Amino acid sequence: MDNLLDFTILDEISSNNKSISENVLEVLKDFWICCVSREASLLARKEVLSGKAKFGIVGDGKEVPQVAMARAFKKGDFRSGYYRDQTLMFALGISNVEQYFAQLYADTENDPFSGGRQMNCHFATPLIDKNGEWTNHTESYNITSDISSTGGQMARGLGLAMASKKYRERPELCKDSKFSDNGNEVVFCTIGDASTSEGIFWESMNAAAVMQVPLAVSVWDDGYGISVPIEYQTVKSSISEAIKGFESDKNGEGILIYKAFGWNYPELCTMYEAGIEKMRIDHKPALFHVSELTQPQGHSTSGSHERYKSKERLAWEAEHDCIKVMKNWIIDAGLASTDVVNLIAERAKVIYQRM
Ligand SMILES: Cc1ncc(C[n+]2csc(CCOP(=O)(O)OP(=O)(O)O)c2C)c(N)n1
Ligand SMILES: [Mg+2]
Repeated sequence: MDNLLDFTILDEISSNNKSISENVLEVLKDFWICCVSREASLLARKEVLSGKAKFGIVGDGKEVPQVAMARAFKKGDFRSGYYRDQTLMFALGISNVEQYFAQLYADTENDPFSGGRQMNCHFATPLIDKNGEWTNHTESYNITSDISSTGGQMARGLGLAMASKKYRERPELCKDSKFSDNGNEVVFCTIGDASTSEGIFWESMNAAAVMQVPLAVSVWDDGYGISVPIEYQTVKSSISEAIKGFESDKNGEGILIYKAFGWNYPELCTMYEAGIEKMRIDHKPALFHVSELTQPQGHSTSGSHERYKSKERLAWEAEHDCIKVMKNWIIDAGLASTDVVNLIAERAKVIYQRM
C-alpha cells in the first residue's frame, strides 16, 4: 500500500505555478489532509460492512477544525481526546493511513498505537523508549492513549495540565527536563457535544477554572450523541451557553470561551492560533466550542443515521460539510483555481482506489 500521506501533489502544484506563496501551499496542504482523511473514513466503513474488520468509528465531518488545531499544536504539547481525531493525527504525522487501517484490522504487528488491542481511532504515542527509559516529551507531540468511555479523557487532560502548572511554579524542576519546557505546554482535550453532559466534564472544567491550568478543551459539536439530538442532551442546546457561569470575569478567574463554526477554516485557524498562544502565557483554561459539524456516515459502522435524522437535517449536513465549505472558500478567496482544488480532491480518491 502506498503511503497516502505523501505530499508530492503539493510539489506538482507549486512547480506548475511558480508564483504560489508558502501560505497558500500550507492551506492546500491542509485541504489535502482533509480529503485523504475523508477517503480513509469512507473506506473504513466499507471495510467493516464487507466483513474485513469488526467495527469502525471514524472522523468524517470533523476534518477542518483538526487541521486548524494542528497549526497551534507544538512539540511538548499533549492531547487527551476521543475517537474522532484521525485528521489531527494525520496532520501531526502521528499516524499515516496504513497505520490507521492496521488498527481497524486489529493488526497486532502494524498497529503502532495499541498492537491491535484497542478499537480503531484510539491513538497513542509512547512516553518510554525500547529500553524503558523516558523519552524527551518536550521534543514530541504527545498523545495519551484514547479510551472508549466517553468523557474519561477529561480527568486525564486536567492532570496533565496541572503538571505543566507545577513545572512553571518550580523552575528548578525544568532544568534539563525531559518533561516540561518551563510549563509552556498546552493540553488539548477533545470531547463530543453529548459527552459534555457527563459529570466528569463539569468536574474537570470546574477544577481547571479553580486551579487555572493550561487545558484547552475543544467540543466537536455535531448536534448528536449517537441518535440523540442535542436538545435532549444539553441545556439551551449549546455547551458554550450552558457553561457561561464559568466565564472569566474582570478578576481574571474562570475560563475563556471561544466559538467557531466547524466549517469556517480561516476563523478556526485564527481562533486556535490566538487562543492557544494566550494560554501558553497565562495558563488560563479555555473552552473552544466548535459547532455546526456534521457526521456524513452517521455515528459508527453499527447503524444508519438516515433512520434518525430528518431529510432536512441530512440536506443541511450535505450543504455544511466542512470540506465542501473549505473547498468553496479556497476558490472564492482566490487562493487556488477550481481545477487545482478538484485535482487535490480527485487525487485523494485515486490513491485510495489503488489500495
Ligand atoms: C461512559 C460511556 N457512556 C456511553 C458510551 C456509549 N457511547 C459511545 S459514543 C456515545 C455518544 C457520544 O456522542 P458525542 O459525545 O456527541 O460524540 P460524537 O460521537 O457525536 O462525536 C455514546 C453514548 C460510552 N462509550 N461511554
Ligand atoms: Mg456528537
